[in-house]
Amino acid sequence: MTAVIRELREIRLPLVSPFQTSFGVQTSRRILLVRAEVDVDGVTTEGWGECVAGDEPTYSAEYVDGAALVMRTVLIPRLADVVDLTAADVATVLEPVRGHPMAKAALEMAVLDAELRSAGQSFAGLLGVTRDRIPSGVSVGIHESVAALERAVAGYLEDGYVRIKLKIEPGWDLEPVGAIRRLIGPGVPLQVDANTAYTRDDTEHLRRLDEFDLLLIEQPLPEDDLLGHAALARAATTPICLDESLVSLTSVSDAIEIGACEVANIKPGRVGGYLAAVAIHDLCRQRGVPVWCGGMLETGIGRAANAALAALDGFTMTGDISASRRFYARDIVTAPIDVVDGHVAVPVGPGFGFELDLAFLDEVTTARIEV
Ligand code: SMG
Ligand code: MG
Repeated sequence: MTAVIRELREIRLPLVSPFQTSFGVQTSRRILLVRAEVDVDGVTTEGWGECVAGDEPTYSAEYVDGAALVMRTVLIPRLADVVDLTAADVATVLEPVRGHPMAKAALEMAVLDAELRSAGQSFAGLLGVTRDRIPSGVSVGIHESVAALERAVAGYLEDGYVRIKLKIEPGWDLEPVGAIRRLIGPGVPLQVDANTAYTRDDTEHLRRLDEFDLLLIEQPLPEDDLLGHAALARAATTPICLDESLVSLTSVSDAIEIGACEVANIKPGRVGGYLAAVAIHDLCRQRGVPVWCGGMLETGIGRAANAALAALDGFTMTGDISASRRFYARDIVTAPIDVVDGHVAVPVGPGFGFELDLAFLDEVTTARIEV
């Protein structure tokens, strides 16, 4: 069996409403997709991967144009040199290239999807998960007013989401979080995400979030400030969760060891792929650190993959895997991810378990490179 990367495709999808975080506001997404093919005894099967890099390097250093360039000029040529390439080889082959985890993850994902489809196996089957659905949480952006935020959260609760995450930043924290806790009552799980917007000087201020009975505070400090997170974890009663800081197995292990990571947000794109994400899950489970699956505004491709990953036993907390329509009026897959009774079904079809809506995919394609 051998796998090859055949195509890079860029699509553009408008968001149903603006999504504002501490690093900016998004109204649409450019999304880079990868198509791979595997050949087994003369039978060709294709698979797709989704790159979670954003339009601009604001969440992390990666961004769509950079990811496309590094794939085309550096990563894909290295993969093309390998005889009998399999998904399990991709990370090792690309390891000498520094950084670019989201680009690497998308390539591995496309190969893995093709490989699994060719074998008639699902990703959930490969992982050996037993859950057939996972609880669904929603991430709610910064709004222009507390009243607007309250309306948005009320709508999401009506949609059935079982956990709310609020984006916060200096000037948008205690007041909106307090208002939402009052709105939803003590029983609904609530957490916040600062996307690195605070500094160590904000420790006393962040401790005031303790009164709102939050599940966790996600990535309050800069991604390289592990000691700051450890100090904050000692000062606050609300558990500290890391997102941006966790870029590899070693970084996760170290963060746990120094007390900087009481909960881990696992995002396959941020750590270089789904296989690395599984290894990080295993490590966290061993160390007794609860994990949940983050989201990067994925289409039905990444959303399906995340739903299977999040069915692993160590994912004991609700993740940011919402319905496709939370972000997109129309998804590029034929069966958009849906939330039923507050849960998302674990896909059981071959590969990552999605089927592309090829006509719509072509409609939203803005660039295409055959490799
Ligand atoms: O996909 O539901 C989603 C988005 C969840 O808030 C979310 N993601 O830092 O966790 C995070 C953000 C990053 C997204 S902006 C690129
Ligand atoms: Mg986050």
